[in-house]
Amino acid sequence: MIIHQKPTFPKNFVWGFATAAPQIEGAGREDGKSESVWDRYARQPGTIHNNDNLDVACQHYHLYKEDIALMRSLGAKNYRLSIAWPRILPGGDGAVNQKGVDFYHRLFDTMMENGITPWVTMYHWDMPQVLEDRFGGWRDRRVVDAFANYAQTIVKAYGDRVKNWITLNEISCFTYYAYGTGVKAPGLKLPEGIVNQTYHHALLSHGEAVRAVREYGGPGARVGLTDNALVGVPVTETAEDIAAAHAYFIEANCRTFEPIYRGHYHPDYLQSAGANAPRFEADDFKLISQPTDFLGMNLYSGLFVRAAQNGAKYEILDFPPSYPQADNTWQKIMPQVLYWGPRLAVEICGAPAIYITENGCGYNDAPPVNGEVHDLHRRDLVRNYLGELHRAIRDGVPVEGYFLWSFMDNFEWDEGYARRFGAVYCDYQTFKRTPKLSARWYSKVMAGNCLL
Ligand code: PNW
Repeated sequence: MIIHQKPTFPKNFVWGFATAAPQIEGAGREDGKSESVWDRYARQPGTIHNNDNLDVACQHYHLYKEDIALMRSLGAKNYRLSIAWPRILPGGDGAVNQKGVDFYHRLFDTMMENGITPWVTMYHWDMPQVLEDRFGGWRDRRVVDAFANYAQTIVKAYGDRVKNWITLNEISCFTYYAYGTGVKAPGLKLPEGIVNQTYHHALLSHGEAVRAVREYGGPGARVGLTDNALVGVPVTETAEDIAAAHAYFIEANCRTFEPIYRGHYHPDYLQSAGANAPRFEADDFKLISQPTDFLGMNLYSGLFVRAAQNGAKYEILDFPPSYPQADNTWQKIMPQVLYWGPRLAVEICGAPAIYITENGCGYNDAPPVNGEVHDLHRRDLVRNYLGELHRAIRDGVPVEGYFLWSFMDNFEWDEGYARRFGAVYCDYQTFKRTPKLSARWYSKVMAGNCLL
């Protein structure tokens, strides 16, 4: 007899969508919001594909009620979003902008009315430009106090309704890629020592955010970091290649995970950084390594690794030109990162629980025809990735939730609006939203708590 066995997820598994304020809100200069480093960066001709900017984005600042209603109609019970620091504190620190604070009050109230639980990222890359101008943003230790003040302000304001806090999104993307390689705002190419220092200040800011949630978050508040860990997938799931994947994970992610989970920098990292190692104070690691409740992982792609023949701990294989990828060329399609990412984070770091805070794909989806967008490529990709996530859970990895990036097409950073990551299509002329086929499919998955 043939039985259709649907891979079922654990009871109370958290399903939702994810976005970030700078990518969807628009209203870039409205109601007292100040300029962010991304606003400034995008205005420099040539930095962003098509010279797009964040001024209008998806108009979510004005259309949030419709967006939350649509989310509800798709059956999402959880929504990961971020708060824009330059809306809350246009001066970076100092006076609170009540109109900015009120926007998120309205947003959270609307979510409550629609039965949608907020998961709030405190920082998704939009540093107030004024702090960049005043002391160099993440380069200067003063940023830590400014961030602590911001974190306390939002936890006090929204802690009655927000119980799930994410401190920072992807530290490397606003430190290493922002001050080192210069491909993200503020777009600087500075020496390694300075970049390492930005990283250290981010870790301290994470610690301040954890402290803010513990002190002011109220009953039931939980907090964790979201990171885009680098994941090596073993070419063959043998003991040797799995050991190689372990070794790669430790080496590739030790700059973040050693301080957070073990309370010190990895000696190998300090040694390789040499004179460029970050300067730190004795008590810094107490702040950085406070226990958290979960680790958020943004997982899209990875690398293939295997046991090395030459005595090295692992060997990374190059992708051949024919290897499948999304339209965003950095995304090699690798569903197994949703198995190995959570598993390695738990085995190596002892992360208490994992949420996939982002997973999805960027394609150049065509506009709707008769109200439909047949993004079978996205539906297939997400289904395959979720199959591997299910396997991780089946093997005992404590994965508690999954957020699809993204709810709707939005400002994809340096790739502008061309690259679409949404389950919902956004028409940037009319701002009409059209759920794609993948959204309809995902809606059924969320409702059934199983792969369909
Ligand atoms: C995430 N990589 O960044 C961000 O958190 C989102 O804001 C963004 O829109 C989304 O992914 C899609 O790009 C990433 O190089 C940055 O593998 C870099 C990588 C992955 C995700």
